[in-house]
Amino acid sequence: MPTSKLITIERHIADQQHLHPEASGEFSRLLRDLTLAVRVIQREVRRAGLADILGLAGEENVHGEAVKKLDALSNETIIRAMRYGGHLCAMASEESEGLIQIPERAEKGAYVLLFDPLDGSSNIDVNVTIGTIFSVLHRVTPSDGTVGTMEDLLQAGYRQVAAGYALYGSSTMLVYTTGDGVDAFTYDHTLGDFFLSASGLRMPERGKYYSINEGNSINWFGGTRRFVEYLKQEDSATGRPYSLRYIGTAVADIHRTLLYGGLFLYPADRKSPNGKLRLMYEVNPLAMLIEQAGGMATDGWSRVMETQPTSLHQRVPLICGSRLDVEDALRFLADDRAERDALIQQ
Ligand code: AHM
Ligand code: MG
Repeated sequence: MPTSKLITIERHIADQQHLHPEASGEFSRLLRDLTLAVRVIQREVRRAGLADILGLAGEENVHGEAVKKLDALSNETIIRAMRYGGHLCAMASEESEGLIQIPERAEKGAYVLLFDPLDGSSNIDVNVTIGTIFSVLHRVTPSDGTVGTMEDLLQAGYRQVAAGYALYGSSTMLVYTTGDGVDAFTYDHTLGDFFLSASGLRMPERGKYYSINEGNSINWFGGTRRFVEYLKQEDSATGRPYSLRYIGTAVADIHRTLLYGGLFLYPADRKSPNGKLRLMYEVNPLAMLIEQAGGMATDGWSRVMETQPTSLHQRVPLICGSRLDVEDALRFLADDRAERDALIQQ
């Protein structure tokens, strides 16, 4: 719901901390540092075309300086903003191979951070909305000042203590949850601050949009195919046919789904039996936001945040959105399960 109060993100984080008198402030510091990283990334994204920083890593710009790709730059920005904060014991990023260690001389904290520094890679060079996605978990190994391990990172999504994203669209937004509803902030460039723009965001029970890469339809299983056909049939009770919207940046497609309702699908298919999206960096945080806004997030069969991760970069199908729409999808997609399992076992 839109808010009438003028509240900066800084103030909001402080207010939330006061609601938990037992809190040490470590988690608030983590959120503040992450906000700073997002501000730096949004600045780089906004001036990308001007500063010649787009292009392939390893190239030179017109000034003869080495060009850093925007996704690599975003990755470094988050690591630099977070690693000396004293709140994290380990990190992992879609852009980095394994666990990202907290430097030896830095204080080690009680949390781990997983992130996709710049989601929507195919849209970076064409000025279409991209974003940053993050997931925060409490470490499971003892919080005794030691470095975190893979065990701290590889936790199921329902254990997340916070999740969110920044969206670099017609305005920059920061949307996050700490497990008590979803709050959205909009960036004011002139003041250099995020202002609370919606608090306790709830998504509609049913929407009128579906979002899927129809170019993959040749590889869809029967249930997916029948479901998408169903969405295009006329039915006044459910408001079908639905309209198709597909940006190809998960965080942007999910943002629209959060606000307008409807469905986002990156299902399992013959070519990609585990879908495309990454469980730890994309699916878990986006699923937490969807659920916190009253929607549902599944892999087509069960709650996706129950998936026990086995590796950092693993992929998982995602079917999420408005509750009634996802329930419809699950009825059709049940048929795909056996076909998918047979394919994986081959
Ligand atoms: P990325 O992490 O390389 O950006 O890939 C993930 C993106 C998602 O943002 C988006 O939903 C999906 O890939 C689009 O994939 P496709 O082009 O296959 O439809
Ligand atoms: Mg991504």
